Amino acid sequence: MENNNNKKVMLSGIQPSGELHIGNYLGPLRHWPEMIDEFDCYFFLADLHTITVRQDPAQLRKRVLTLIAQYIACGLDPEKCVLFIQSHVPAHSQLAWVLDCYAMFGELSRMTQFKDKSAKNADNINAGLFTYPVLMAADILLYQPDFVPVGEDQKQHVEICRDIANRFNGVYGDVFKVPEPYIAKVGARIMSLSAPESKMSKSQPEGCVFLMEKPEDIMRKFKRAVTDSDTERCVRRAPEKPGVSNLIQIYAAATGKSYEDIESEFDGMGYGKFKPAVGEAVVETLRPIQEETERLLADKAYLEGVYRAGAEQAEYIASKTLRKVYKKVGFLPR
Ligand code: ATP
Ligand code: LTN
Repeated sequence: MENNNNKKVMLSGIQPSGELHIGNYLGPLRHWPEMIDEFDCYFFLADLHTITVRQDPAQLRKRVLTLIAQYIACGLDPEKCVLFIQSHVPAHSQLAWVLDCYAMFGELSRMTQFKDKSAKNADNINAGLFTYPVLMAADILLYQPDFVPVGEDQKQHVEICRDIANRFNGVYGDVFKVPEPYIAKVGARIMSLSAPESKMSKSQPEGCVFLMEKPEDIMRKFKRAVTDSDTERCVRRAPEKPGVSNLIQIYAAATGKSYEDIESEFDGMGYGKFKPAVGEAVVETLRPIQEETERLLADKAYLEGVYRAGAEQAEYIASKTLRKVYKKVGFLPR
């Protein structure tokens, strides 16, 4: 799929570092299928990023395949967008090296995710963890996208990508399109059900609802969700009620209802009715995705066909950008 029409280009990726959760889904992923008719879309699995934290090789292979199936089950039709695996397109690593030489130590040191992840992996603060945003900039700039749809936590990485692109363009002319982050309003930051002050994350499984989780486990997690000690137990968004505000956000994202409608729907009902209603809405949202993922996982040949074709299409575009960059910096062509 070459961008020879006037469609804008969109690109995003997810790390196969664990199971997908409803933060990943209700945040960015749910919106991707809405974009595939309007944009030329590239979606990939960022497996190169994942090894910044030690992985079990067999598990990693399995998760990548599951995620490809989940991408498709969530509505990413491989006939309409390019789905690929990052390590299948060598240009990502190749451009990352060039961009490493245009990224500054100081700006990389300020990245929140680097600080968080180094605190969590104190025994393995490797150079990959540090240069991760540069690889992400390469992922993006290779495809010259207009927009990069991500969750709130990745905004800083899209911004550093813009800085690197502008710095490079400042030296060599307009080589890269400078992309915009695209962050959905509802669902941008789904919080943990057990600790609603921190974002829902696979590293805190109790507060995290996974896409493939059984309905009874989902219901249990929602019924136990931490709310607040507010005596009126009123379903209303407020800064001092992070747990309830988060449940309202999840319900809004799962049902498409507005915050105001939800607050009046549950007016005077208390949390006892609200929590299971949110659980049921999530179970119903996930049911078709779970069924389709299982069906696709049983057809490995189809999945292989999808990611092979995706890699070919991605490689075609990526290698064009890489050639241009190599030429600009002065590498003698082979
Ligand atoms: P985790 O913190 O769970 O390890 P991550 O940020 O490493 O998550 P990825 O799977 O790489 O997760 O994220 C994929 C996408 O999901 C990114 O665009 C990210 O911004 C988004 N995302 C992750 N967690 C949330 C959340 N709790 N709410 C909304 N969006 C999220
Ligand atoms: N860093 C992202 C995953 C990611 C990505 C990208 C997202 C890697 N490369 C390029 C958008 C564009 C994450 O951890 N969620």
